[in-house]
This record gives sequence, C-alpha cells and structure tokens, in this order.
Amino acid sequence: MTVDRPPNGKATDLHFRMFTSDFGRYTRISTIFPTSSMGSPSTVKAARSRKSSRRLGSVGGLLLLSLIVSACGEELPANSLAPASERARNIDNLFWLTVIIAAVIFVLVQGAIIYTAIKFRRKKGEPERPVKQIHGNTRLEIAWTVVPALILAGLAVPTVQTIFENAEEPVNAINVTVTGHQWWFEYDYTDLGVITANEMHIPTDRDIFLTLTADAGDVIHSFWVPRLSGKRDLVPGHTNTLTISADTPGLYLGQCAEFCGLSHANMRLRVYAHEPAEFDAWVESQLAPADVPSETADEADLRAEGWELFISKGCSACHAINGTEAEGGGLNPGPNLTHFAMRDTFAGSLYDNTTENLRAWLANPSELKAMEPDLNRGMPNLGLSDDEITALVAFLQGLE
Ligand code: HEC
Ligand SMILES: [Cu+2]
Repeated sequence: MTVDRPPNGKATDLHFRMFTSDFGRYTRISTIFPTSSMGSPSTVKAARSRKSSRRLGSVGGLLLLSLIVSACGEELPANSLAPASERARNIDNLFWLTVIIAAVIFVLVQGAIIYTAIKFRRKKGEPERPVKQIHGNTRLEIAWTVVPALILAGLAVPTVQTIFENAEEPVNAINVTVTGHQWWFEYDYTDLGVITANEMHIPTDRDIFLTLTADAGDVIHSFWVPRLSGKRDLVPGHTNTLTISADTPGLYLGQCAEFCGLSHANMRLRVYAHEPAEFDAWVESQLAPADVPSETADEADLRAEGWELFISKGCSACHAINGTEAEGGGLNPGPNLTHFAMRDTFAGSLYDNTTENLRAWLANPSELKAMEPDLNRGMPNLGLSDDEITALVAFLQGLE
C-alpha cells in the first residue's frame, strides 16, 4: 500500500507508511504458521512441536527473569524502578502494589491448580472414570466474576488518586516548553529566556513544569525520563503538561517513547540536576551573549572564518545564535546553537561533543544519524570542504 505525500511534504504520512509496512510483515508471519499444526494432536510431529514449544517457553521465562533481576539491581540512569522524584515514586508505589496483588493471586491460583492436579490424579491401576462436570455452577461463576471486578475497582482508587496527585499544577515551578522535532528535543525556559536542545538542566528539589508540544506538520513524540516522572506525548498543535523534579544531583537519561519515524531510536535526551546555586550559574552562562567573533576580527582567525561560513553556507537559516544575525527557524529548523560548546552531546544526545564527531557530522550528517533532509527532516549534507569544516568546528567550539 502506498500513500500519497501531502503537498507540504511533511512527516505525518511517514508514520502511517511505516505502520502499514510493519503490519504487512505481521500478516505474512501469520501465514507461515497455518492452523494445521493444531489439527491432529496425536501425530508425532505435533508432539515434537509441543515439546519444543515448551522448551522455548522455559527459555523465554529464563530470559524474562534475568531481565527483571538485572533491571532491579542497579541505579541505572534510565531505570524506572529507581525513582528519583516524588512523582516517580508515586508511580513506582502503584507499580509495586499491582505487582504484589498480582503475585498473591498468581500463587493462589497456581497453588490451587497444582494441589488439585496432584490430589485428584488417577493412581496407578485405578480404572478410568468420568470426571464430574461443574460448568454452569452459578455460585462459582459469580465468585470469579465479582472477585476480579472488586480487585480492579480497588486498584482503581490509588491509581486515579496518583493520576490526580501527579497532575496537580506545581507552585513556584520553573516553566519549560518542550518541543519534539524529528529527531531532537527543544527546551525553551520561558521565564528565564534560555533555549537549548536535548540536554535539560534543572535544580534539585524544585518542580519543573513542562508544557509539551510539537510543531504542526511534525509527528507525535513522547517525553520520558523514567527516574523523574512518567511519560507524556508531544502532539503537533496541542499542549500537554508534565511535572518533573529530581531529589539528588546527577544525570538522568531519557528518550522519545513514541515511534516517530526513521531516527526514533536516536532521539535521546538528558536531564542534568544541579544544586540550586550551580543551576543559577548555568542559567547565567546561558544568558551571556554568544561568543561570536566581531567583524573587526583578524581575517586569519579560524573562528572568524567559521562564523562567515556559518552565514554564507546557510547554517544560520536553520540554526539560531541569539543576539546575532543567525535567526534560524527556517523550513527545517535545527537546534539553537548559542552556547553549543557547553553541551556534552549533540544530534539527539547520540554523540559526544568532540572534534572528531563534529567533523564527521559536518562532512555528512546522515552518515552519523539516519535522516531524510530531502524531505525536510534532519540536517542536509552541505558539501563542505575539509578546510571549511576545520573553520566551522573552531567556530562551534568557541560558542561557550
Ligand atoms: C536545512 C536546515 C539546516 C541547515 C542548513 C544546517 N543544519 Fe545543522 N541541524 C539541522 C537539524 C534539523 C539538526 C538536528 C538533527 C538531529 O539531531 O536530528 C541539526 C543539527 C546540527 C548540530 C548539532 C546540534 C545539537 O545540539 O544537536 C550542529 C552542530 C549543526 N547542526 C551545525 C550546522 C552547521 C555548522 C551548518 C552549516 C554548515 C548547519 N548545521 C546547517 C538543520 C540544519
Ligand atoms: Cu520522537
């Protein structure tokens, strides 16, 4: 199935195309296993397949167990079982409450099954006798309808409570508007006047009130930093809100949690939590004017050459540098680069901000990160020479 691209050439249809092709794959897979394997259970073939599926089942169980155990172990930077904020803890508590209830039910049901299987099994030499049928037993049926309903109704109480508690608008919060782009996150600290990308800085013990959105013509993304809160979608032309915070300083990893096309897996993010004084210093450094070479700079200065290239090669059409003629925000806007050199990573937090990586990025961005610049998604290859790259890298690394 092919879908016509809308005249604006933007991304919404990509999602659909990927989805349908995936769907095609699933339907094909299902035709590989025709229902005939369920046909004659007495054949050797079926017995063998049952045995191997049992073996597969136990391997799967072991894998799952090792996954669970390894997930509980450490305070990994994106471990939702190691909450680092009040709201993340609310969610975690709810999770464990559910797990405990489910575990108790599991033990009771499995225990009853094992007990009856052993107690009522046919002993050796005992004659085969018809089993007493109990289906249609009204009392039993009412019991196993009402009990689960009560359990779910009971669980709904703390669930709804937590949803409302976590959604409460915080007082004295820092406001940040988060915009999802294919394939990076933009942060606009609306009260502080700071704009940055992928790496969010926050003070500890303070609520950060996020307004989440995406540009019209983009696709749905989802903001998720597991240790700091739940996930929330960034929907084109619509705003959602989410409050995050961090108890302790540190680096918290996150990533886009809604399939958003080609580089969805490369759309990562980082939250750096600082002591409040350190955060204030970060804000101050972000508000400082961009370190752009002056017009009177020495012609031989590499950085001045880089700045000139930044304008002449059209970088400034997509990338803003605050307080300069580079205004960005074009057809296919890229991250604000005002203090780019202060970022640890770039390109959706995929790469360390090193000379080598930057050179490779400028030489051919799509080689480092799958993008579709021809369809206005991602950064185009600008066909730069080695010398031009050297000058541009010097310029970018001067943006402290
Ligand atoms: C057509 C628009 C466009 C042009 C022109 C463009 N870029 Fe980009 N650039 C982007 C987009 C979009 C991204 C984000 C890619 C991603 O991470 O998915 C980006 C990312 C970057 C980044 C990484 C920023 C970060 O924090 O992740 C750097 C550095 C960069 N571009 C430098 C340049 C330079 C230097 C030029 C000129 C030679 C240039 N760009 C020209 C659109 C553009
Ligand atoms: Cu995304």
